[in-house]
Amino acid sequence: MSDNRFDPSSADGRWQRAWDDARCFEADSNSTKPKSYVLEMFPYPSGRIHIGHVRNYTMGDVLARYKKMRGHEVLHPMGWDAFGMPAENAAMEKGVHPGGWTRDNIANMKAQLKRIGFALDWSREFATCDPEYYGHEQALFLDLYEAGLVYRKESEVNWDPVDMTVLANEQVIDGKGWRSGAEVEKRKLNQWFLKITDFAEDLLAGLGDLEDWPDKVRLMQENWIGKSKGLEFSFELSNGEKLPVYTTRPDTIFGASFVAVAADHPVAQSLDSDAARDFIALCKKGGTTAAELEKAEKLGFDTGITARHPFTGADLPVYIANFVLMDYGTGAIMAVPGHDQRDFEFATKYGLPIPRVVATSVEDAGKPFDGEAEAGDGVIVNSDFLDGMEVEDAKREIIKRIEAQGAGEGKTVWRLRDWGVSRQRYWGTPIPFIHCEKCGVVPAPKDSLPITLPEDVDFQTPGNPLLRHATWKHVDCPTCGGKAERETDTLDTFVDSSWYFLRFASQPDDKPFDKDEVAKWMPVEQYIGGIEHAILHLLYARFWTRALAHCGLVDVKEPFASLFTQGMVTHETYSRDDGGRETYFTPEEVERTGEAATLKADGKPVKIGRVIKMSKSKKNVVDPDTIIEQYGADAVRWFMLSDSPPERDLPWSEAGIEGCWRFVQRLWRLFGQYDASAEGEDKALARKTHQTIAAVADDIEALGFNKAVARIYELTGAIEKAEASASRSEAIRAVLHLVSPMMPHLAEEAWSNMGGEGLLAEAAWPEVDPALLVDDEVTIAVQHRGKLRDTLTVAKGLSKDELEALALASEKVQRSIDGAEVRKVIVVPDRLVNIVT
Ligand code: ANZ
Ligand code: ZN
Repeated sequence: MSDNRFDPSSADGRWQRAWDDARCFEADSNSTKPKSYVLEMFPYPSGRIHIGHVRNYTMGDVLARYKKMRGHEVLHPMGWDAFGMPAENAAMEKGVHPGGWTRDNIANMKAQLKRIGFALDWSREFATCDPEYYGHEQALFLDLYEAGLVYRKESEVNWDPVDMTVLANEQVIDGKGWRSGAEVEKRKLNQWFLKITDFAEDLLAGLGDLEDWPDKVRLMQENWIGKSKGLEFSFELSNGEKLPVYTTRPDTIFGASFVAVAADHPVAQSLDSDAARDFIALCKKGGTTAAELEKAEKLGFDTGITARHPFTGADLPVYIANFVLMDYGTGAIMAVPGHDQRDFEFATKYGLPIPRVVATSVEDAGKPFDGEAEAGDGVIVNSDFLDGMEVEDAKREIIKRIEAQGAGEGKTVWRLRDWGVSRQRYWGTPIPFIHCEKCGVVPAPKDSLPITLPEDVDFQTPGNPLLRHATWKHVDCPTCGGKAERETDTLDTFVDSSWYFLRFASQPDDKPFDKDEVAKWMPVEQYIGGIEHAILHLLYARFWTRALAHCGLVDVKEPFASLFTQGMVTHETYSRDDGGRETYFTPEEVERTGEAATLKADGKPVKIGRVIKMSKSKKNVVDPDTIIEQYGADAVRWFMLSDSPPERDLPWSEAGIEGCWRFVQRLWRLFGQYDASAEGEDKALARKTHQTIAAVADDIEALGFNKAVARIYELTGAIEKAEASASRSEAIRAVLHLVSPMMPHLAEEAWSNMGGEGLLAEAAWPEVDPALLVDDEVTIAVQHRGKLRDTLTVAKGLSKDELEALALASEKVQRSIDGAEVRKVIVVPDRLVNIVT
């Protein structure tokens, strides 16, 4: 290694080992220091660390290292969200065991993370596929069962006929399985559910206190929970039955021109005709999410039954409609096509009336619709006794009248459903229950946990290997001792990630976690992850924490005090149209010149696409290993923090990373100039140094990493220009400390060269001298005849007389006065001098 170059290939590994040997980042629960729990969402072990992980973990790492420097005991753990489909897919495609595949991936990714030098407490590492972990999860599941929060119910599921599995709603994309692309069917199955709806009100109310969460995430959760106030009332049907419907817009009741029920509704199911049965079968195809049904073509079937309008007495036709969901409200609606878009499309298709009952003003009562429903506010029109009322008043009026008629009542309805956690999959936590012919469904005894997955499984036949396994499911009933069978469903992997942060905080052998130990760390002070988890993971984790608190197992309700969702790393794409199919190329395969790009292999042009999230499928990726090998961990870390605000996307650029690499070397040279014996004071530089220390601290605490980086650049420039002095040496040392959370290897190496004591990773954040934070010079404005004539830079706190004398001594001021008699001088200390002639 030459003396004036920093060589990461030797330094990075050396310091990583030094930190490991000194166990610098192992968190001590018994420490008396204030505690900080910094957590990034743990990764799925897909095989390679993605550049998005690098950005995410670098942010958390800077915060964790910084907090440690500020004297906190920091818990910054890492583990693996290791169950899930890709391992089974690999097993099917490559004939490997999901467990072996997962373990190999974990080993690779851990080595990658180590090369980036993250300050992680590896002593707490675990994977959710460790039997210890999922055994404790089984115990917690039984606790929730005891508390009445777990139940089984036959329910309709999205069934992927190719993967032979139930899909969560979000795994159904445009009516097709997210992985197989197969048309999703609906099936009824006995499923395990967690009663998240018991906590709907509390989960919603709790959002109000999460001030350090992004507003958009809170709003997404609020919408997902979906509390709506409305009216449930019954229509009298022509067949003599009653049909309850739910509406959030009772004010529009005079605009109802038909009634619609879900395909699974008893009214639909009881129809005795082939046409009806065919239509119901048709509705079973396609996705089940509200969002999908909104997009899909509206289809209906006229049942021939009519419903009597409670105020007009009109007979409204009753349809089966594909956009009505069975499990929301009552599974039946009064349809108001003028003011609901789905109803509008339906009425247009089937030639049903579209009356207007809401308008911008009473005069607009006859205004036609402009091709779509008007869902907004206004005044009520064409509605008998409601005419002229505001929407909210009309809602109250209708609820009052319906209640008086005894036909229904005001009601609150939630969009949030109970959480179906059953998966017909091998690679997950076995659900700890046993089915006995005599005793029914019996919980597995706690002392039989963990119920481990069998190793010898076959993935060549589709379906659930646990169901097919020759012996695994056969057990004795814990109650009667007779022959019984294990539950072969495994838990949704979102369960695994709903409590992992508690296990990081405390890891006893004999139970999932220790309550008091958990209390020392929780809640997580700063949680960092992708916006894609804004709803499900975060809501499930909030629910589990509440459910465990309800069982008396933890004292906290909200697991994550502060949440940050980072932006993505992006890059342009390169591709060619290969006879209708786009073939993509990696940035490494392409030569980029000015506006154009060519393929290195054949020198011919390739198309430059938009700058989008790096993804394997578009090949617009850079591999963390490659760039770390090329530039070292610190340049990569610095790049991740530099150019964009952390919540925004970060476009990867070769020029950008090269700039970071040059800055690493520039700092290296600067650190080499540190001279402990230099003398003399440079007040301006000292002031800049201390102001920067304070500002960088504020920036890091606010996760404004790019701002911190900009300030460090600025201070570095100032030091480079300054003459040798004690202040300059102090400034160099300060920069070394400021960059150490961001470029820990470079900083550690320079620290040791300077003869710094111990490891810099253990050092304290530099102290700020408050006296140096305030500028002790001020700029005084000097006015004459209402105009600014001169500005004076003077020491702060000069007396009125001194300021007056200085102002009058100014040449510019004298020119302006031009010999006139000075009648009065008004002085505002530290601000202004006004001369009156
Ligand atoms: C009449 C009406 C008039 C409606 C109008 C809306 C607008 P949110 O607000 O999302 O909770 N609805 C009720 N149950 C349904 C079901 N099972 N499947 C599909 N749609 C259903 O939605 C409540 C509204 O969605 C209800 O209010 C109902 O349509 C419809 F100008 O009733 B409304
Ligand atoms: Zn039994």
